[in-house]
Amino acid sequence: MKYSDEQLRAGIAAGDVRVIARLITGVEAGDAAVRSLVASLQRATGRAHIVGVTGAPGSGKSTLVDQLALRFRNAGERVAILAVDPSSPFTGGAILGDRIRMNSAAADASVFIRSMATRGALGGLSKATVEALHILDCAGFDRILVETVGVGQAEVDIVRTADTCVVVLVPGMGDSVQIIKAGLMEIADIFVINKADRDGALIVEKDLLALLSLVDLEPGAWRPVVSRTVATTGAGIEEVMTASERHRAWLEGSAQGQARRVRVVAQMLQTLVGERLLAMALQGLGGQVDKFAQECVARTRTPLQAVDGLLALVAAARK
Ligand SMILES: Nc1nc2c(ncn2[C@@H]2O[C@H](COP(=O)(O)OP(=O)(O)O)[C@@H](O)[C@H]2O)c(=O)[nH]1
Ligand SMILES: [Mg+2]
Repeated sequence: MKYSDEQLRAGIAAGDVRVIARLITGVEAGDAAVRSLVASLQRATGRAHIVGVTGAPGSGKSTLVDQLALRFRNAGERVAILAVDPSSPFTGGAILGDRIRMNSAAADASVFIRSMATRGALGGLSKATVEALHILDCAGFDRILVETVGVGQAEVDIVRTADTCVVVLVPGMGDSVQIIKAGLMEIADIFVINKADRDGALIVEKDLLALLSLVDLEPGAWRPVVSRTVATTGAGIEEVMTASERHRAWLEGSAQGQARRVRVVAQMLQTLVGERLLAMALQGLGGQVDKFAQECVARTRTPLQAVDGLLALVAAARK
């Protein structure tokens, strides 16, 4: 069925999962009409708390998110899960077991699960994700959990835009050097050492605490929390929830927290402006980028000359 704009707006306001799903599909496909509708949506009151969860494939992110979602829901919240990770499809373990299946009209609308492709059109990833988060926020969810694979810059960028960033580590995988290299020290508000039923969890924790003790924190700054969990049994999940509530309170109730929110939004705006400018600039340039790239490979042009050449074409095209 085709929805009118009015029906879509009313559906979002009512938290209708079919409308939410349809709009997310639209932004994922880059549908211009949907995108402008989404841009005009306003959240009536309050705002969702967005918790980003990142970590290597297999570290237990989906299991953890599932546990968190279930508990937040049982606390009476409306919860959405956005999984930006099709390589590990969301099976909805505990949630399924609890007989709430998302994405179907008959489902309990209090938990909504949706996965999004990690690779879209040029620059499409962060834009579509930001739009999807806005849709979920306007649909009145209290808590939005975003799972991404923390291996690429794009995924780290998504988690960076969350209010609270959870980085999942497991024994025997991420040693401290990897944590630093991946830039995770800067983004993590909560470190979860999952699979704490395995050997080595205490070593990871000790390493991590040693690393964290080297970071100079300004007065009032957030001190990252380190929790050990066994996501498959739910052990330690309460602690993660408590830490995320504390972090939310810090964001909302302190000058440093407010400054951090402004910083995060400013970064996101820069990324989005960058994506849009790039798309605008390259529009109509056709195969020019490839042509310049070939010349760089053939060494008849340096990359910086190629950039100057492309920018000259962009400027000429705008006259
Ligand atoms: N032993 C153990 N296995 C876990 C734990 N958490 C998750 N797993 C298992 O690890 C595998 C990967 O989990 P998944 O949540 O899909 O990881 P993701 O790729 O990070 O989303 C699954 O087989 C889980 O059952 C844990 O705390 N302990
Ligand atoms: Mg997963």
